[in-house]
Amino acid sequence: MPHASDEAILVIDVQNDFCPGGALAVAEGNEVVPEINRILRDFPVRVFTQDWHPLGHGSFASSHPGRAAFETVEMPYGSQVLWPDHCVQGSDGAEFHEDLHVETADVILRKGFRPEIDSYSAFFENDRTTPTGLEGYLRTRGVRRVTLAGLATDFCVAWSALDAARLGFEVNVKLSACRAIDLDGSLDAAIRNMQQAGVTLEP
Ligand code: VGL
Ligand code: ZN
Repeated sequence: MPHASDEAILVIDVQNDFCPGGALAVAEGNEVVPEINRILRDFPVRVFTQDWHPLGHGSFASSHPGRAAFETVEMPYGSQVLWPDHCVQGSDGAEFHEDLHVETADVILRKGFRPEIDSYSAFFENDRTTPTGLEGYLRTRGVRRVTLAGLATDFCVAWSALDAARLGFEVNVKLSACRAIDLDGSLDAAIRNMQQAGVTLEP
């Protein structure tokens, strides 16, 4: 069923590196693709995000001698999980999953391109203040409500959902079209935080 003209879908980071076989594979990450494709065209505004890191990015464990992936370090902007090298600009891993209907995108927003700061959220970098510009894009297109889908539920999807709620959008997360990394209880925490923020969690 088509949604109202003030509704957008935000498709978060459905890229090869987050799918099985990728550098930061999310279990069953590929399974979000048919779910997303099925609902995409119901939304009048369609935004896709693409995690897009330069080589040697500050979120990569390889940039921190003596540290390993999935450890946490303190950065000037707060704590940061260290990840395996992933979604390197121009690499196959940074490409969208080949079955995802990217041709339906109105806009593709790249994030995480600054070497020294990560950007989980589609709205703000991890300092929670540097904007990506997405808020302005959505507002000038008259968007009031956003539905989020993609990878990973507990990182980029949750951070985007929480920022959208903080900015005053009505927020819905389509859980069947998301999969999680689930690092040390991060999925439970993300679900709790989203519920507290008034985000609707749709099965
Ligand atoms: C993501 C970790 C690092 C995500 C991106 O898309 O959830 N997670 N970069
Ligand atoms: Zn990343």
